[in-house]
Amino acid sequence: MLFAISPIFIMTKIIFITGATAGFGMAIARKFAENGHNLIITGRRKILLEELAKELVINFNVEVLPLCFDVRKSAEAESAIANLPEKWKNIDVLVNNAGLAVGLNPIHEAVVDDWERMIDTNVKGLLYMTRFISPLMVARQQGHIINIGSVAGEEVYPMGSVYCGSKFAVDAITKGTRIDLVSHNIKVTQIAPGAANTEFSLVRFKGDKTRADNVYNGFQPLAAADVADAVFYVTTLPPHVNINDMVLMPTAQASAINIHKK
Ligand code: NDP
Ligand code: 8X3
Repeated sequence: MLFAISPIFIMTKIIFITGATAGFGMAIARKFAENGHNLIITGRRKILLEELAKELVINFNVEVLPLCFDVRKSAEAESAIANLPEKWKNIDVLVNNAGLAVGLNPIHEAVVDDWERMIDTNVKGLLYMTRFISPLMVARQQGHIINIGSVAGEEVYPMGSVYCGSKFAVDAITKGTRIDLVSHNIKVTQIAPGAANTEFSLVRFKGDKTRADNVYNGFQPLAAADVADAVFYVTTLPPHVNINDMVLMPTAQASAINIHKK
């Protein structure tokens, strides 16, 4: 009897991840690199981007293109995409991950600049990236856009009106994008996580580490790698199958504000 080792063909994809300098984005980059895919990674902190790119190239022998820009600046985003080297334009997966919460205040006491940062990043930044990358997918009649929403886009919680509003917008934009791109064979997915221990709360509480750590005390939150696994999973399904929406929670979290702490 003749045994032949059948070669495993892994189709190498180009994955574009916004906000890869920390948290989910960094874990998503590692997950795809580990699985042999080439990456375009973005964020504002150049040194962190370059360190990550180096790590992934060395550890996984993949190609990585770091692009340092602010997703809130449409001209910077547009020029980053327009100037992509030709071979990097065949983007298979766009992960719209860059985002943040700033502040946790009742509406009548909130800081207006916090609102601007959240809406400009979470809503307009995601829109800019989608607007500049989706035509490349339409031209190839293939692609997958994955938007990182949140449990905050499913339920509103006290003092989170604007962050929640921005994530409800992500939910609506995800649905609208899917409708507009369905005839172009482009998958559109929202992944909506619950509480996850990243730099998220440190950013929300403007560097107050004690307050940030307190969010995750007494229960096991999601790790960034859990979210990365979910993002990777939705890209592994057959061409005719799409996950529209995935809400991913820590087992100890039943709703946006209901967390069982010991
Ligand atoms: P982190 O703070 O750990 O990471 C956020 C990333 O977004 C960083 O890489 C940051 O990079 C990038 N980013 C922020 N603002 C900009 C900007 N203006 N331009 C470019 N990049 C930017 O947070 P998470 O990983 O937790 O958050 C990732 C996404 O997940 C966000 O959309 C968040 O709303 C969402 N989310 C988070 C949850 C959580 O509990 N952690 C739960 C549900 C959803 P840099 O600073 O270098 O620009
Ligand atoms: C982040 C999760 O519950 O802090 O989107 O808003 S939450």
